[in-house]
Amino acid sequence: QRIVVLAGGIGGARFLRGLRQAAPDAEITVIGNTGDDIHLFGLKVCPDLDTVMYTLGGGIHEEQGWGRADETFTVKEELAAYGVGPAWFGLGDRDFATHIVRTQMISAGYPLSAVTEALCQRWQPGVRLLPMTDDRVETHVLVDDPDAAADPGRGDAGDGAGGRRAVHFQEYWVRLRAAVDAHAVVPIGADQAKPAPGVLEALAAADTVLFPPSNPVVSIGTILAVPGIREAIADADVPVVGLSPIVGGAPVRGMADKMLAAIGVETTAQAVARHYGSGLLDGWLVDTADADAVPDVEAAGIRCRAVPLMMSGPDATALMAAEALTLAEEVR
Ligand code: GDP
Ligand code: FO1
Ligand code: CA
Repeated sequence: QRIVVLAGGIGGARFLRGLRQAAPDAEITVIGNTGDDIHLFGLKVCPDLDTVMYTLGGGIHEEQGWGRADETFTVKEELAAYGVGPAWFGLGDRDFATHIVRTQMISAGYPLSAVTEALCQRWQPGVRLLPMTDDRVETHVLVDDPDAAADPGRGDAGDGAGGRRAVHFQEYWVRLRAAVDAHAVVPIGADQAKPAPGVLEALAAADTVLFPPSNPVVSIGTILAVPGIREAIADADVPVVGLSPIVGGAPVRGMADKMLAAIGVETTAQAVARHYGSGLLDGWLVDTADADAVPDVEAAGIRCRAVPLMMSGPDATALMAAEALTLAEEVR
């Protein structure tokens, strides 16, 4: 069968490894988030595409979840010696090579989708990995300007509201560690972006669409913000099943609660399902810890089951993927 998965980074990538194990004969197409992409040192970095590619290709730093295994940081140290930053983003030597190849191909005129395919020639992820778009999209986060108080002349209307500043998603996530409240999350450029070649075709040919436990705002939300993708999923007459990234009222890892708060969605498994809505989702898996949420999700018109949703290892993750496919058959 043909399965299409909308994926962010770590959560999406780990789930995909389980899905490949649970459905070895399936043809899996991954639509990857590129809103996390950032240009640094003249290079284009695509964290979520790379996390999927390295995880499925066997090159990931397992414990960290992103970046390469056996990584060294000589280039980063040399850049720092020149006083060239940002110092807060850790690009390793092995990872740098990926960004150099990608940037070189883009400069030569290849679209990101073709570049991603070329990079995957090496990693053989066992899935077809497509960026959501070839166009530039960058997620920015609106935060209180920490400098506004120190410099009242700047960015503050004098009404006590305080200044606000948009920062790149990576600056919010990595430098600020999401420690300040996000007032808004804006996928800049998404409204003008076109789905990458193959994206709408894959959705039209899909037998099943899955939302892995990825960030509902900055990963899946950003992919859905590319005009045409949400519509293609909603209109496809096939089961759409999601797995909750929220367990016991908190993200399993990372700071998705801050992103959900920014869009006014509670950090619960049922609130995330209702946020996607029955127009998009046919089925939703919550963790056994959230069994209480099942009636609420079903009341929203989405079939719901409580199963173990912790990706503690390959077998547990494969079982989650199998449960998602079983639920897809139930709603088909
Ligand atoms: P990112 O781009 O690296 O942030 O990764 P994703 O967007 O793909 O996924 C991040 C989300 O996955 C977070 O909100 C986590 O709560 C969720 N997550 C991570 N590990 C697990 C897990 O083992 N089980 C579940 N249910 N969710 C998880
Ligand atoms: N995450 C961090 O917390 N700190 C880093 O220094 C960092 C560097 C980095 C480099 C390449 C890459 O592909 C990912 C990297 N990440 C880093 C992960 C990344 O910022 C986030 O996990 C995702 O973008 C969040 O979705
Ligand atoms: Ca991400």
